[in-house]
Amino acid sequence: MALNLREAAKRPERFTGGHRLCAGCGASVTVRAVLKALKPEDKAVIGAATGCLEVSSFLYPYTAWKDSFIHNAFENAGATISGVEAAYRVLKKKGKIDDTYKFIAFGGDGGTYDIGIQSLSGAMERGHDMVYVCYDNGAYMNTGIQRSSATPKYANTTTSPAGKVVPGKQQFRKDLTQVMAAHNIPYVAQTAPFGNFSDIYQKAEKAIYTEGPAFLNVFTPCPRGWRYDTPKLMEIVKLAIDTCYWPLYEVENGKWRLTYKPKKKLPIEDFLRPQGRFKHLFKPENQHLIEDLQKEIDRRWEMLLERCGE
Ligand SMILES: Cc1ncc(C[n+]2csc(CCOP(=O)(O)OP(=O)(O)O)c2C)c(N)n1
Repeated sequence: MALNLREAAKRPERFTGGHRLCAGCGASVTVRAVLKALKPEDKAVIGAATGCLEVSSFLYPYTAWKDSFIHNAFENAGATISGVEAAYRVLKKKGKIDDTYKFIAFGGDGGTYDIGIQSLSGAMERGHDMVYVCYDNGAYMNTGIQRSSATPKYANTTTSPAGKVVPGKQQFRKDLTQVMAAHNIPYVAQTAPFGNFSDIYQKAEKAIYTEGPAFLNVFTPCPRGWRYDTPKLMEIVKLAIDTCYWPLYEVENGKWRLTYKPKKKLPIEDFLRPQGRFKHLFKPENQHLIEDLQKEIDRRWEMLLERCGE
């Protein structure tokens, strides 16, 4: 039976409290949820690309990770974890390791969509038995909120500032989940830590226990970069899902499946309004920018529905 919230809650935490991530940060919730999918008897080797998660959870001599953890450079979490997995396979074959290990890489969107994409793509293509998890907070947050290719169009960041002439980032975001699906690996999914509670547990379980490479893209809000009040974390995730800004779906052995369809698709304004990074869009003269965003979100949603046979 697929892992649900009740069963997941009974499992021990593998990512502990006492880390230094911000209050209201989505990254710790994402990591805890993904690691709950590990069977308690299985061990794991985890690596994280440099970013908020890595620097806030692994400050020598402290660690928030109960599993083996590799402090990794920004650009090669995919390569590092794939190398460890290859070594494990050899040692296992030689009878030098009895325990079952699983291999998981975490990276922010900067470390995944942009700087680590070559090592991620290579690791997936070579067919390693590993999971790469992108916690997508839509900018390079650790170094002070610089735009990435995952940043939504018109967001105000320090390298795409909203001013009198240019209203924030000028490009729509890259759709990395679809890029990963084009690798034709056994499992690719897009999920979020809240909204549809069992979604992330079930997808993480499939990703970890499907043989071969798997990729999870997890929507992960950032209160500093997005400028929302910390208690609004859960509300913002739900709005991203219900406006279809962040659809929940999976691609399993080439079969596309929507895992949640909002009963009522909400307008994108609802997702933008609680976030200070979009404040400039609510000036009357910028109404057309919201319409531009809405049009692109509708276009991508329709395409996804078609792919999923809805
Ligand atoms: C090759 C390299 N370039 C730049 C940096 C500086 N750097 C460290 S963390 C970071 C931002 C990470 O952004 P992201 O991957 O989106 O994760 P986040 O901090 O948002 O969680 C940068 C640019 C680095 N460590 N290595």
